[in-house]
Amino acid sequence: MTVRIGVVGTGAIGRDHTRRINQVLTGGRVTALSDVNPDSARSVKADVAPEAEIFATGEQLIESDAVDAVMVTSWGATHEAYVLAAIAAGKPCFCEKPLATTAEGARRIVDAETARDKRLVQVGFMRRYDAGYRLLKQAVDRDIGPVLMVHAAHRNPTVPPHYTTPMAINDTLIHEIDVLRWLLDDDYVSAQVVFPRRTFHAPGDLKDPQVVLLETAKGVRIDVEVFVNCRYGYDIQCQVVGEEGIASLPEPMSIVVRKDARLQNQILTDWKDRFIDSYDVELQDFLNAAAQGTASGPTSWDGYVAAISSDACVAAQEAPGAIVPIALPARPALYD
Ligand code: NAI
Ligand code: ISE
Repeated sequence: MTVRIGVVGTGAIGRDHTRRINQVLTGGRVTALSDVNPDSARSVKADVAPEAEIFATGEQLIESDAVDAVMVTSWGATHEAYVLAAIAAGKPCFCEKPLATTAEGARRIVDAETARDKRLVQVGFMRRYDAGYRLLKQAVDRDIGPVLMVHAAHRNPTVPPHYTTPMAINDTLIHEIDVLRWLLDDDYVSAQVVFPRRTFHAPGDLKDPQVVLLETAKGVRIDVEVFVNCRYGYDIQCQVVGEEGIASLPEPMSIVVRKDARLQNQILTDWKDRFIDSYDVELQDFLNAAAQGTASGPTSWDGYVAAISSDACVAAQEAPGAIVPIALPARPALYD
């Protein structure tokens, strides 16, 4: 069966996911596109989805009989309405992070999905599909004993002018919020944010870098440096300290060059390249599950927990140094 995919939001990642569905993966075809900027949808159609029909609105696309499953890759604040429409239509839905921009919005999605008692939503937390993180999880589960601490860093070379201080949490740190829960099989109980000296390269009034301190239910202490104008590259670091040893996320594969009295490795600069294989694996998982009329991978519950944790981190930004508690409601059986 070829799953007919409708894509809502055809910007950077919508275009790239459309390319991978049509040119790299098996079992799916992008047959419908929609964007508030119709030129964007037309350009994606011309470049990577020649047979796709362009719909005036995301809602019309979701309701169309020519669409079996939906991919939501529009701006974060628009995700909730489209995901709810896909659930109402009974169609599997891949939603890029964040699932919703508020915890209340994510809860509405959890409630709609549990009311149908069927998984329909996969959230785009692609790091769970990354070969490096999967190896790291094996080491955490088997080799280093109980985890005591995690030291992580999320560095972007630059960010666009509209990027704000809370986005360091709900747009950037949200990847660590999800992947570290998965890595440690744990949940957060508190968050604290401290601001080091501000980089000269931060635009406007953006506070950059930031250090986020998280504590988990098992007592693990996590520090994450979020530094989104680091200049030198796109760099994701994660070191897990256990009772019996330390495990670190592998560096991306890179040619080692000896030249001009230097030993050099390339550092990537674009998130699209850093996780290119993970996006392929995550979307193949989506297509395979969608062919069965369901969803796999990171759940609406994961998206909801990420939103609750992210809200606590933003509250912690607003009261630097304060420790903000994180409390989670009971998890519905659908997500066991
Ligand atoms: P972008 O700005 O390049 O593209 C977003 C597109 O959505 C634009 O073409 C815009 O016109 C369209 N759009 C906005 N509102 C809409 C609406 N109501 N209906 C239909 N289309 C609408 O942004 P980008 O970088 O592609 O990000 C999109 C989403 O993907 C964001 O939620 C972002 O957080 C997520 N993302 C995830 C990444 C990951 O590593 N998993 C990486 C980059 C983005
Ligand atoms: C972007 O939206 C992403 O998801 C990238 O993975 C992240 O590194 C970047 O900070 C975000 O803005």
